[in-house]
Amino acid sequence: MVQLYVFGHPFETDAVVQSVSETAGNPPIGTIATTHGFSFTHTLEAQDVVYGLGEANRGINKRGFRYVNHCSDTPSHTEDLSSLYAAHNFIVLSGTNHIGLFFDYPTTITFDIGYTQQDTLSVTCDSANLKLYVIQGASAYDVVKEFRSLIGPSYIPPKFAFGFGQSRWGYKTRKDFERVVQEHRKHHIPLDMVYMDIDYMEDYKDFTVNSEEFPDFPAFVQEMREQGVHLVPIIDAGVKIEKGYPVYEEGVQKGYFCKREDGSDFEAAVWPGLTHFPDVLNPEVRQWFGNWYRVLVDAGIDGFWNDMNEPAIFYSPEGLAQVKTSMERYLADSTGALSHHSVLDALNRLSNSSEDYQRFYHKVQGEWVRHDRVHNLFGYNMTRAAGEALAQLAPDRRILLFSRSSYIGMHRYGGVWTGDNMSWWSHILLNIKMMPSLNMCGFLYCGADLGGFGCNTTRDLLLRWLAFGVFTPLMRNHSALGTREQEFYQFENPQDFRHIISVRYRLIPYLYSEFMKAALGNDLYFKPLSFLYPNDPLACEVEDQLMIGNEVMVAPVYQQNATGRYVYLPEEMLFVKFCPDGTLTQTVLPAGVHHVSVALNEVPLFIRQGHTIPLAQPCETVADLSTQPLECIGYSGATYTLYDDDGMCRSCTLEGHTTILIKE
Ligand code: MIG
Repeated sequence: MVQLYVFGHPFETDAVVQSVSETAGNPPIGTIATTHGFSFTHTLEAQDVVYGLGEANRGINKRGFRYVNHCSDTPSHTEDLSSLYAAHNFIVLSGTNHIGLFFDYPTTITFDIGYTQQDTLSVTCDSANLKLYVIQGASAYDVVKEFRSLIGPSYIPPKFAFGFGQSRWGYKTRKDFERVVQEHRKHHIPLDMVYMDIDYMEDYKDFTVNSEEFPDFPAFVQEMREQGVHLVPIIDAGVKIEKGYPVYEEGVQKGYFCKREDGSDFEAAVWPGLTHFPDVLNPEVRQWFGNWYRVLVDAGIDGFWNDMNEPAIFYSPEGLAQVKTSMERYLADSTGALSHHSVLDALNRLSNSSEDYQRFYHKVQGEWVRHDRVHNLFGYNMTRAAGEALAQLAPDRRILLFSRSSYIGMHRYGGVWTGDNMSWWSHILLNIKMMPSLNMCGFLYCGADLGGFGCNTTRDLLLRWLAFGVFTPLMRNHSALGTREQEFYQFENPQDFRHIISVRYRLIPYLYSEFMKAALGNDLYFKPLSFLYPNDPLACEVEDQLMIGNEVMVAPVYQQNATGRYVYLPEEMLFVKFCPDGTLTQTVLPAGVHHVSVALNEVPLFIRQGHTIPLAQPCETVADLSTQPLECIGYSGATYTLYDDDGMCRSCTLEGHTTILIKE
């Protein structure tokens, strides 16, 4: 059951697609105050679990921390960090009752989930203009499914996007890209995508390609396709200010950029130098900006990643002027009264500053709206611009699209990657914990930078991370400029990497099938154990194992130098290991705690009692994947319903695309 409570005059975010009529009075739980901003307060019972928040720090159970949903360009995801790139304001309180709360509010909102007071949930924001959806169900899982149908169907990528993608910030020349493809092919490491980070552009200008390196870009794209590889370029939010650059010229002329209070176009420095932000909150601008993707689509591109769309700002001219003033003051001070802190503080406030977010405006239905009041909707609408346009440009096929910043609603247009993580063991665990929460908020096509983006990776970290990445719909190795090179062929025994990636490809029929069932049925691909074993108190506490679909449990190893790990089985399961020689080991393990050994070059998974999953023959691209014949592994006599389609059609349904498989 869904109820809607409306406070003040909410900004329309288009997060929800179902029409729900407003309920008068107070929500069934919580105390609401609207005198100073908005607050929702509720006392948690000791046993209540709080799920949700999508892309957020900490655990699957969100209790015990304060989360500030404010889309932020933040490169260091330490345990104390409260804001990431996204704002997914949906939580589920699960105890005696199961209640979902979606705070549909376009800017900064704080979820204090037992931080200030251990038993108190309080959700607060500055303005009492919002919609609160309250969903009651028989279980947390039930509530999530109801929420998912409220917010509309999840984005579905093309099937090739379930292959492996190699990326690195720093690939620049034709040779750089060719080498990646050659090395993968040489070592027979499967590969479907190579990502193009900002250096493919001409001076970081969106929808341009460095013509010295790529004199005939369409031919290059085609050449890569002939080797089975889709190039996936990045698009940044800021449009470079440069005379003669058509995106800039047209945007200025049509008045499509975000404006300062005095009506001039707001300027923000990002990678291209000074830029303007397209006002993607305006549908006309969305259409215009989205149409620019055509330049690359026409060149044969069929995948994009949208970056810097929180939006990230290195500095504004106004902010820079303030820093210069404080430096001048400091330099001119002969008394020593001014501390160096005055300069340091000014410098530290320069990037992504709240002052800058108050300096520009969007035009929404003829009204000017100051950016800070709708901040969390920018990345969402940039990606929506792309998604809407691509649906028109390529009506007959799916285009790969994912974004760094997002808000609920964007899940209908694209997926997400979880941004600039680090080559830290703790970030494998964070990746594991974030996946089911993202799924709860509609984001099914998601994944983290495997191996870690920042810092120097190590071979063992990368291998362990990949063994989890085998199961994330978006499987990409990405790393930052200046870090240790982390393509597989940079390490000894690349065949270990080949093996792990091959296992991914063998599992694609199953992973794709489960992804599609989740997408078409408003269900989850990744689930916490508690969603399938709600009456098992031990299962409900597990944060480092996940369920996939109805058949599989994963329990990744995420500790350095470990030869395996302890795993909790809520019921009897078949423990399967994919060994590097291509064979499988299969051991039935009874319910309970077990220590399982897993070598660095093995991929473990567990199959639930009475279930079976399909397995394809190894191959090197998704296009070469054959489902004839599929092998089955699992419990004999069990059946599995496989979903399959051509991997491209936009209007797919479960009916007509599923077949029952039976193990021989
Ligand atoms: O300021 O394009 O999260 O994946 O490699 C950094 C360069 C900008 C941030 C993205 C990262 C990407 C990087 N970008």
